[in-house]
Amino acid sequence: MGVLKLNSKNLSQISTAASVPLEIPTYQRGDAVKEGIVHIGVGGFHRAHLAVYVNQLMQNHGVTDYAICGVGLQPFDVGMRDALGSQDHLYTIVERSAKGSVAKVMGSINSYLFAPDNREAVIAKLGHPDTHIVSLTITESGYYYNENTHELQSEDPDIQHDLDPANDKAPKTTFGFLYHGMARRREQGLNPFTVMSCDNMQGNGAITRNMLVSFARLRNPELAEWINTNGHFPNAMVDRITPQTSAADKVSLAKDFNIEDSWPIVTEPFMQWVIEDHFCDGRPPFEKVGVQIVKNVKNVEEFEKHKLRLLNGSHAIIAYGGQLAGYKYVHEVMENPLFSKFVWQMMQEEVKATLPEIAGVNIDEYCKTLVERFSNPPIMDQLPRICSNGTGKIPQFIMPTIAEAIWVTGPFRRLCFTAAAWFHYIHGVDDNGNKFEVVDPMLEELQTRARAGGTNPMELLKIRNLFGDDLRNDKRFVETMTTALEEISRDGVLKSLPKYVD
Ligand code: CS2
Repeated sequence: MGVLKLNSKNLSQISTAASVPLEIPTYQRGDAVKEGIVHIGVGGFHRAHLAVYVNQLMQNHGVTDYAICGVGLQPFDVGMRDALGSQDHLYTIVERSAKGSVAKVMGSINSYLFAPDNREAVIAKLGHPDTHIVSLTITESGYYYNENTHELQSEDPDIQHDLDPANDKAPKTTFGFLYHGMARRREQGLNPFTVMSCDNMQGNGAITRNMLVSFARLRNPELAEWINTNGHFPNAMVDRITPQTSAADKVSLAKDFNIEDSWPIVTEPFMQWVIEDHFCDGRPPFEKVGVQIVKNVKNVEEFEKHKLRLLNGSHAIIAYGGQLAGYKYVHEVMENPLFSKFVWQMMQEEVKATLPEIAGVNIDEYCKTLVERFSNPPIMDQLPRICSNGTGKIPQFIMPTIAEAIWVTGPFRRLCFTAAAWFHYIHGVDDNGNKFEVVDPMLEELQTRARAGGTNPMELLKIRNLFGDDLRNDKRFVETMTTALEEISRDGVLKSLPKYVD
């Protein structure tokens, strides 16, 4: 049997031809189901996370009202439109670990709208009575959130564009679309949809509410009040390490499972989602598929803190330190005992003390699981993926931990070393003099400041949007950062690490 192109017609043949068990959707799709979820920002993470939970609900629990309509707002989403469009929106997910690979075909994405093709179709979909939840994975920069003032970056040209009534038919940003979608619902006497952020940000639901209501206030204060009073924006902690799909992943899918898929996903077996039970227009029974639904917002905040500070914080040193040391993949970095010890000691001796206790969660076990997950070689998690967009990461995953450590709990020098590794990474040259690409929405400003500052971190720390004022005024912090930057610039990361490892 040759390789079969993934599509509805070939599905059963794909399943019977597989030499190892392969799960395929056996539920109805297309017009037979309702699309209760509209998801903006269909990338690898969404397809490895929310879409997997929804697939399980449809496959094993008879859910038919919450299929997903994917939406792409950005020009680069054209690739996803074409890939999914060519295969009836089916795709394969391969879970890899040392134990082997398990492949499953997902059918929960039922259709896809590419906004540049037809913006009205997206607004109409948001306003449709069958839409109950609008979920988001739009990355930190998609929120136009000022970390320092906690306000909407209303002066941003894209936000300005969407605020101009002349552009009502052609919004660009998520908030432009959500605003018009909400307006349609109100006109029809419907409830607002729940806006469910699945982005990796502390307080993602609260930020989403704040940004959307702020946007709406600048257009129509009355609608803003309606959204604020009636809308629900659950906070959530989301977790699954999902590398970018590589050409080799497609080749091995064809070889191992006889499937030709334009854009499969390779990920780890682990997945977790803790979400606040706060939905204004109904929700599927997520708890049936292992989602932790919690009543108390404080609990979600605690879970988020654990995850962002331990997982994403550790990822930061692995990625920036590892890239500077010349590595390509996360597991390779973890194979170097200097790095794996550093990661462990940073978690245990610096981060842990800043974390709240959560009933039923053993932080040491959580840290051990993280080390195993980081060391999972078959997923081939690329450092550049994690390095990208550091302005959305370091200020969230490292700086608040430093602030708490320095003023409340104790040691913080490894955290500073991590931040310093990012500052040095901005130059785009590794410790052996090889150049690499730096991807960041603030690239120009960062590089100008990094060059002007040299081993003095102050130039970068002066970016108030990212770093605020408090840390910059703390002498111990600035001294520790300066030492780390000097060491990395002079000796490179690998030679500096022994000073930070006991
Ligand atoms: C990574 C995350 O890009 C990053 O910063 O740390 O994408 C990470 O893989 C996920 O948060 C895991 O849930």
